[in-house]
Amino acid sequence: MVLQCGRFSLPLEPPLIMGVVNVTPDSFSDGGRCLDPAAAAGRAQELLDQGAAIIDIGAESTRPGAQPVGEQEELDRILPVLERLEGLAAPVSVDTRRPGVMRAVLAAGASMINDVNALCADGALDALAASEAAVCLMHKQGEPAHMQDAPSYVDVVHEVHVFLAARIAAARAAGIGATRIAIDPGFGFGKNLEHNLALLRGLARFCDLGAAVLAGVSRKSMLERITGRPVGERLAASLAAALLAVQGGARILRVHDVAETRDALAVWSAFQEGGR
Ligand code: HH2
Repeated sequence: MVLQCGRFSLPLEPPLIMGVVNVTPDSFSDGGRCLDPAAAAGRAQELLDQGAAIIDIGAESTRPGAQPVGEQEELDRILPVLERLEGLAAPVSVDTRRPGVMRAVLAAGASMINDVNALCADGALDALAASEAAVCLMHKQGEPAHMQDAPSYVDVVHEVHVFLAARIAAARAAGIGATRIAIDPGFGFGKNLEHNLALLRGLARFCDLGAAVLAGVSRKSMLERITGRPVGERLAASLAAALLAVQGGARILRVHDVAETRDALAVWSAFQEGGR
């Protein structure tokens, strides 16, 4: 299985690391660190050197309670970073929900769009279909400002599965090839701890959808609920959750701590090889 991201063809075996660079003042774990474009580009290179296969740049926090930023503000934060990353030896993904931003960043060299809104916005499917870029279709319930107020499901795994299957079908119908599509159940996006754990336990169910499964559990508040640790002290819990995700079939891990995740994955891969 490969993920086709523009000119990059990424094998998904062993699982890949997507390193997060947030060009925001308010992201929940690294806000403010990379607001300067040069610092963001430097951080992207650092994450690549540590073992990331994809860099995911976000300019709007989607943490619970986050307020949206304007489209121009989002572009003003991202485009100078993309300019500095031209010629990078790995695909750059942009974490955005806005079709206008998608079109602009794809024209500026982005090879993947990571959309927490699963290309549901008007024009988003067309923006992707007109490119060769990959896309991550993520599930969420509600909008970030209020999504954690009272998340509710009858059967969270089934409902997320149905949603992602429908979004894959919509993307395929728009002309986006199967090898360009990744899917993500959206840990923490309108889900309480029980919902998140059910999705982690049921992750293998999503593998039958024929798209690479991406998991983003790094430093998330579900880990605080389990360990009691503040955001700066969730590395061990993040690594444990990452390994549970790959054991469940995730092939892309979206993480903040790339070097440590690479080592954890190396142990997992060595373990797997011995069992084949
Ligand atoms: N999580 C966050 C943002 N984007 N995209 C995908 N596909 N999956 C995720 O789980 C996911 C995501 C939230 O994390 P982060 O970017 O670190 O924080 P913030 O939204 O506060 O910028």
